[in-house]
Amino acid sequence: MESIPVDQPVRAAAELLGRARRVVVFTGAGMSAESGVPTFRDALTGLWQRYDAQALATPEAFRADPALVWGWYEWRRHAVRLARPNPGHRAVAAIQARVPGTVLITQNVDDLHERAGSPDPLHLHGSLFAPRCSACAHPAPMQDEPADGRRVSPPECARCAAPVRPGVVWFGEALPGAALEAAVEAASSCDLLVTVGTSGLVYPAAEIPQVAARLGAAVIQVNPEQTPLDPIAEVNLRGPAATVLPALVDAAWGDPAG
Ligand code: BV8
Ligand code: ZN
Repeated sequence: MESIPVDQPVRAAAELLGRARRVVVFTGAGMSAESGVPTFRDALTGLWQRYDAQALATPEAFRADPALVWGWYEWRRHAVRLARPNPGHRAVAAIQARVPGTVLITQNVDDLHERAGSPDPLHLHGSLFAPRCSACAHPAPMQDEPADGRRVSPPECARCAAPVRPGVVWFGEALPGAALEAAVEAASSCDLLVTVGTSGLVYPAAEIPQVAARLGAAVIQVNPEQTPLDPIAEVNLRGPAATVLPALVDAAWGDPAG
């Protein structure tokens, strides 16, 4: 298999990756963009096109119109089930296989990292596959989601009959304590953090790369665009994750992971 042409920044990043001992990989919506999962920046479509994702992803929106918000999450879950991990997801799994103890931290609520072979990513913002009761938090079974985006009344909790909600973290809600603690711990003790496909604007998740840099770790950023993380990155790889990450793994260890 001929190796992927390597430009200077990828070579520099490969140097860092090749000698790293404690690695953190931190991902955002851009990681799944090439799998067809819209990022949070992408305008919403269909029934939700006149809404802003950040406004819909709130307890207030769910209280105001449960069927609209539940329908949105069921539609997103359907889209993710149709999606496939991309070569970028597989390259992340390859890094975890190559560097024991690598911690994967994601803001994404899809399961594409797991489907690419990444063991237990830390989901800071929850998952589309963990519905629970909005009152007693009792886990709820998943239903057959509608293909066409439409309003869907949330099912009732089997225990207290309150509406079931998606197992994600909404704006204004606290992150899962254990995942956040483990993420901060990993960022505080890593010697390399690779941040992929995040705009670095949503807190406290966006603190993670900052913590790593503040405590002396090298930071590699993979993003086709500039972000507030540029200044802390030792190497900025300006390209799409599904191309850049396999090139990075190939340059570091000579076997393209894609
Ligand atoms: C909380 C789950 C308090 C739901 C999500 C400090 C300062 C300012 C504001 C705040 C602050 N602290 C808290 C806040 C408020 C708020 C916040 O950060 N607001 C921002 C917008 C200003 N934070 C919160 O509300 C948090 N909770 O603070 O609670 C509290 C504390 C204790 C007790 C009670 C309460 C909760 C935040 C979590 C919200 N939930 N998701 C759902 O998915 O529906 S956030 C959601 O949006 C995602 O999970 C993700 O985190 C974020 C989107 O960001 P990205 O992933 O970075 O994606 P984005 O679309 O922005 O960018 C994509 C990037 O990829 C781009 O840069 C693009 O260039 C790049 N890209 C595109 N294609 C590719 C690519 N890169 C590589 N390859 C490609 N092919
Ligand atoms: Zn309940």
